[in-house]
Amino acid sequence: MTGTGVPAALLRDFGAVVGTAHVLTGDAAAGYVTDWTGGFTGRAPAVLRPRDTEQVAALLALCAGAAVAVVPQGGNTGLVGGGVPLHGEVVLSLARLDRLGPVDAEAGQVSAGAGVSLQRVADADPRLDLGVLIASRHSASVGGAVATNAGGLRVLRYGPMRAQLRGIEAVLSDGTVLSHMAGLVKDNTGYDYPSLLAGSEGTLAVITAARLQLVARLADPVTVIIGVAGPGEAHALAQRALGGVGGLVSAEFFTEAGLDLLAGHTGLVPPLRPPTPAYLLLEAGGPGAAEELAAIAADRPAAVGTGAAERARLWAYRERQPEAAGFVGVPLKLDVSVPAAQWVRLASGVAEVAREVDPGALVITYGHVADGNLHVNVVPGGAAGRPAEGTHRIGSRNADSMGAALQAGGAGVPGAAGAGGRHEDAVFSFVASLGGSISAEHGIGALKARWLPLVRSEAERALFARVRTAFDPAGILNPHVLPR
Ligand code: 2HG
Ligand code: ZN
Repeated sequence: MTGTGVPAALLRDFGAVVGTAHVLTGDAAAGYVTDWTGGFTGRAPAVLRPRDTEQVAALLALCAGAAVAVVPQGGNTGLVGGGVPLHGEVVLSLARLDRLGPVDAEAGQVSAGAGVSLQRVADADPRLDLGVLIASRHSASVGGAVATNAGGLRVLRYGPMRAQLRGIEAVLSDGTVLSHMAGLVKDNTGYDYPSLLAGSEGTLAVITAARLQLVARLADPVTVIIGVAGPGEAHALAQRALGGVGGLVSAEFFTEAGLDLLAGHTGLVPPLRPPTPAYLLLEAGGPGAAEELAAIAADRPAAVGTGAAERARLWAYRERQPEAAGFVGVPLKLDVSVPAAQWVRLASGVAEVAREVDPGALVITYGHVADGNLHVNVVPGGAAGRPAEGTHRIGSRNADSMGAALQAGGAGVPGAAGAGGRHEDAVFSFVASLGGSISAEHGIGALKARWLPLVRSEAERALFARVRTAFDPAGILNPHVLPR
């Protein structure tokens, strides 16, 4: 054994596969053991940086042989602690698998290594685009986005990452390489395992490449922010837009409370004067988009953007919402969804539900109104929610609060320090009572594992465990995420 927790001989074997420069330990591993929000910090005996599928396979075979647990990591932009070594696992970084193939113009497809950023895929061809658009697109990578089935700002039109998948290359924990990358649109030749790997959060296999369907780039996009009275009006207008705006790609919601925090701390000038209690951002492209959007806004206050700069300005009001609660304290980031008919109840009632268990809590809501998804950012009212001095990051939970949370919750639930997860209990129970999901697009990770039984039956969880054993009999892949 070394001081790092894996045998020295194994570290040497890792080095023989990837080169010693790509076996990081100690300080060199620091950037890989904390997530980008700063909310989850673990420790890794080593960070391995393979450059191709063959090296991934060799490393996994070594880990399986030595029964060493592995956390696969992409761009490290996750929000639920699923990609960091919270239990001392080895980190397998896919960042160097960054080969982007030529765009197949006839099929409108491209093959991308796990480490290619979503932005690079989106930029691959001027006439085409990646259907999935998320705020972290410059860092988030293909492997991680598929593994978490990332959703984002255009799901109503193009679906989440799973819907873009036309093939996959992945490595099982014993080193077996699976490859099905022909990109066939019609292909009924057995189980659709690429689809199963989408959203598997690194528990079934390590994704090394994906064949992605691209979409036509939006022609003449128009963005509009409409001032509304609250969630009810936002939802009604979004429903109308779904029916009446042919080229609609986005329908996003945020509130005056979130906007006020952003305006107060960043100098962002609000889009409408006077302000309104809530806002609906719609984006559409193609002929007639501007007129159709204007018809939805009707005589309500609205700001319209057409050129790239003006649209980016309007999008910032929505895309920067995840920062808002972080200016007050350390936010819990809850990502939930409900059936369309329950969304207004969720969006109107969730703050009250959280404040019933914590009257001093700050609750900021925003999200994707047309697909039933709401982001609930909660800053607890107690000491756990006080901002760190000078901290202006969205997640300023640090190693100390993580440690406190581990002691309080015992399940690695940051932000639950001193609260025992009462905010999650309240919000997730409310969501379950509405027939919803405790994770719409961010995954279960470490943050939500203990609440999975609220929304998944014993029979379902038992099936998950059997699927998992079939893929990873050694039990080394992300062992603390999802049930085994
Ligand atoms: C978004 O829609 C992201 O902005 C992040 O999914 C949500 O930080 C969050 O809670
Ligand atoms: Zn989102």
